[in-house]
Amino acid sequence: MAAPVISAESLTGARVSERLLVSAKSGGCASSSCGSSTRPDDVDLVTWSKIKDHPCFSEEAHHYFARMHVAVAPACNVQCNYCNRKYDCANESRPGVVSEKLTPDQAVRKVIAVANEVPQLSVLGIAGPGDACYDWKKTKATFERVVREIPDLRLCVSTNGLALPDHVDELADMNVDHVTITINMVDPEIGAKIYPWIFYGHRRYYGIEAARILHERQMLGLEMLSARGILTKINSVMIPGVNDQHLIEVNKSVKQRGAFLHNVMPLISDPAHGTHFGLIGQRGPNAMEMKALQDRLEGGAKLMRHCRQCRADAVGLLGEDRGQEFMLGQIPGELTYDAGKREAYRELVAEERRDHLAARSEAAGAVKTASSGKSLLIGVATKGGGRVNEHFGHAKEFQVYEASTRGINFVGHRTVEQYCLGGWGEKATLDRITAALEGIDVVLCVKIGDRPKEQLAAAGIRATDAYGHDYIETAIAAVYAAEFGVQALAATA
Ligand code: CLF
Ligand code: SF4
Repeated sequence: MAAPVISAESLTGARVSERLLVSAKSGGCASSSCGSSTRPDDVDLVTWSKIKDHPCFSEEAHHYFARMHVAVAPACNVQCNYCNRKYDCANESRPGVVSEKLTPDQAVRKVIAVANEVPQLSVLGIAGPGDACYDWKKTKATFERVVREIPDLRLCVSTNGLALPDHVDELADMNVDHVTITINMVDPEIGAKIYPWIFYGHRRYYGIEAARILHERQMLGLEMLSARGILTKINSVMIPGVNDQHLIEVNKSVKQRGAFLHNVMPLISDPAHGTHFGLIGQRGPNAMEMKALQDRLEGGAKLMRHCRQCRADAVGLLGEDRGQEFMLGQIPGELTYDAGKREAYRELVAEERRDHLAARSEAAGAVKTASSGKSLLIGVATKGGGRVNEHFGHAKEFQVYEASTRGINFVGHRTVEQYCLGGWGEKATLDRITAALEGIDVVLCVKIGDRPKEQLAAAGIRATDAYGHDYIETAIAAVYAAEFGVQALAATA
């Protein structure tokens, strides 16, 4: 198989790699491997045990842990105007290339192959390409077979919610403790603009009647999950002029019913996709519109801001997709699960994240103390591990943080084309990257050439490689100090 073994260096830096070797040789358990010493103050112990290694349910965990999706559930019982079933389900994925659909047995083989090669793997999700609860037999069979092979893998389901109430008890019995429901409205009149029809109880419903049934089933499913202590995330697709203002109401409703997280995602719409919204020219929101809505939602249901709208066959850390390395044709017919790499990696992460959390807290405190109402938006080139550790020219996304009176907070990401290919980059690519970074004040990376640095500066974006391999928050606190003339923190590289 072509899949490279992930090196600890690529993720976190050489210093931590040495620790991994020591840890693996000693076979010992890091003092904080249970995760208790890294628990944030605002999360109780039971919840923390569920989210500490889930890259979507914990922003902090997404620096260290990976998810994979298996595309076993192609059938769907709802028609969304942003989907035409030729592409992955837009509930949890980016419209793009059609997935390789798998049977449950093929899915088990793929999960073992990924677990043997990707030590960060912690979660198996089923997110389509149709609906995981409507195509229930395949979802259930896949989960049952996978947990027999890899019992510690967390199970995660994404659904439009229509069939969800029928399966909540089975989800609880299978220890599925993370469920995502896509809820785009709580008002059927708005719902009718998003869903032309649903298929429910052996018949098809249209318009407002369809949206009303869908709404009632979504609310019922959410309440049932909350009553059983299953963590729920609500995904909402932001559709300007259709439901953008209404999502404030959605946020309130789902919070009342116990939702753990609310994830507002931008509509992805393109005439080439052939969807209804694509064909009528319905636009999606731009990055600043997204941020403005998310800022208005602060104080309601807790927001997820690090979603990457990944495909129904995505594999890897959230900012990367290694799915193409694990196509069925590349996976051996017979495979045995080897727990070694995942176990060693977990030991490494337990120690690293304890250091990182201490650094985060110190950096956030320094910014809060120093802040005089000024804020900075900072784009960070990183390949994981919570550090500034990617070259500007190699970055395919920049993680965006805001430093302000509220401390240092992850507020989103900007996807870009890779600038440097084979040692040099195209001017047109640099123009598009510069446009994608609109509104960002400072870019942090491990290395940047003069040409991109000058072009960014001309657009009002200051780029620096002075904080390479530092923790992201420590670097941001130092930049904040330099910008506003306050005392900097010590580096953590
Ligand atoms: Fe997959 Fe979704 Fe589970 Fe995560 S994705 S089923 S909760 S394991 Fe995550 Fe991807 Fe965003 Fe989904 S980044 S689209 S929120
Ligand atoms: Fe498409 Fe998913 Fe909507 Fe079904 S629920 S129509 S697969 S976006």
